[in-house]
Amino acid sequence: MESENTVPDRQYAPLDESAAAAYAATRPPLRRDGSDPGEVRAHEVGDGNLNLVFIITSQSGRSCALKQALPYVRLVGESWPLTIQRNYLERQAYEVYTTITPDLVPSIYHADPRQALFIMEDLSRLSIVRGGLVKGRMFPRLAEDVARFAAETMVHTSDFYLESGEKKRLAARCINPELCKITEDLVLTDPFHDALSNEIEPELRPTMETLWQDTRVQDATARLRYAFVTRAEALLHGDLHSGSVMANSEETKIVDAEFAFFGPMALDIGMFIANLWMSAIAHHTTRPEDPFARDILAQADRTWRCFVARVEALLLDAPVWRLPDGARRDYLLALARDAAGFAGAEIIRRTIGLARVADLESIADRPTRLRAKTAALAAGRALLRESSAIDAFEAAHQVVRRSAGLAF
Ligand code: SR1
Ligand code: MG
Repeated sequence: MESENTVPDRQYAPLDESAAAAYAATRPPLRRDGSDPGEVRAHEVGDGNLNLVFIITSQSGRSCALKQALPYVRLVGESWPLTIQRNYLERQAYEVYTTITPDLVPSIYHADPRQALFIMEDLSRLSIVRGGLVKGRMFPRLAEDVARFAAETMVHTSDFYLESGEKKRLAARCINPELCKITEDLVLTDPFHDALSNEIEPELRPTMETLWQDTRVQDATARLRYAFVTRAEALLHGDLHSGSVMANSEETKIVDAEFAFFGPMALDIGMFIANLWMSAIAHHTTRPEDPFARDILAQADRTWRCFVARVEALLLDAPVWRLPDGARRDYLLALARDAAGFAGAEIIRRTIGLARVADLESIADRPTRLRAKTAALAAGRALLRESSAIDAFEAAHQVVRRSAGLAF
C-alpha cells in the first residue's frame, strides 16, 4: 500500500492541540491585518475516519477550523498508510466548488501543503447531518442544497460546460489514485465477496452468502466498478454521504472532499440518496409509528427530483456541448440507472463493510438492529438486481419501499 505519496514531507508533523493553536495564532483568519488574536485554544474534534480536525478559538472572538491529514487511515491505524497529499486535493476541490456553488462549501483561509493542512471556516454552528438524522432531526434545506451541489458541480466540470482541453487538464490535476482505490475496494469490491474488511453479524451471514452467489448482483457490481475506474466524466465529491454534509435549518455545507476525482456522474447523488434510505430504514424499523422515516423517504425522493431537474436545465443551456433531445433523454435514463446501482452498492457496504453507518450501528437492541440491517441488505440487493432495467429513478424508490418493507 506504500507509495511515494504516502511518505510525508520532512517538514510534516501531525499537530497536537497546543501546536495547532500556536500554528493558527499567526495565520489568517485569527491574525488579520497584523492584529493580535490574544490567547488561542485548539480542541481536536475529528470524528471521521481519516484526519485531524481542530476547532480553534481566540480571545479576540475569532474562530476557525484546521484540518490536517494523518499519514494513515485513522479508523484503522498506522498499519494502513495513506497519502497526505489528499489534503491538497481536498482544498483544490473546494477551489473549484467555490467558483460554482460558493454558498455550499466552507471558505478556506490558509493552506500549507507541506504540513498537509488547511485552515477553513469554523462550521460549529452546523451539525453533521448523519448525527442529526440519527437523532430524528430534519434539515429543511438538505434535499435542495445537496441536489444543487451535486448537479451544478458535476455538470459545470463536464464536457458539456468545459472546452475539451480545459476539462482534461482539470481532470489530470484531480487524479486521486489512492483514495479512489479505497472506494474501488471498500464500496465496489469487498462487500461482494467474503473479504476480511467486512464485519458481518453471524445472523446475517446466510443473507450475505446468498447475495455473493447472486449473478445479477455480481454483474451489476462489476459494471459499476468498471464505470468507476474508467469513466472520467466530471469532478465528483467521491464520498458524498450524510457524514460529509453539515447543516442547520438555514444553511448547508459540503465537507470532506478528499475523495474528489473525475468519475461517473451518478456516483455522488446515488451515494447520498442511499444514506437517506438507510436512515429511513433504521427509523422505520425502530419506530414504525413515527412519521420521521416517511419524511426522510420523501427527502430522498425530493433530492432526486431537484437534482434531475437542475441537471436537465443545465444541459439545455450547455455552452460547449448541447445534446440533442434523444441523446439527452438517454443520458438522463443512464444517470438514473447508474445512481440506483451505486446506491445499492453503498447500502450493502455501509451495512456490512468497513466504515459502517451509525444509523444502523447505533440501534442498541440487537434483534431490532438485525431487522434493520436485513431490510437494508434487501434494499441494496434489490437495487443492484433491478437498477439496469428501471425506466426512471422513481422506480428505484419503489424498489426500496418494497424490498425494505417500508409500508407507507
Ligand atoms: C479507509 S477509509 C473508510 C471510509 O472513510 C471515508 O470517510 C470514506 O467513506 C471511506 O470509504
Ligand atoms: Mg469522510
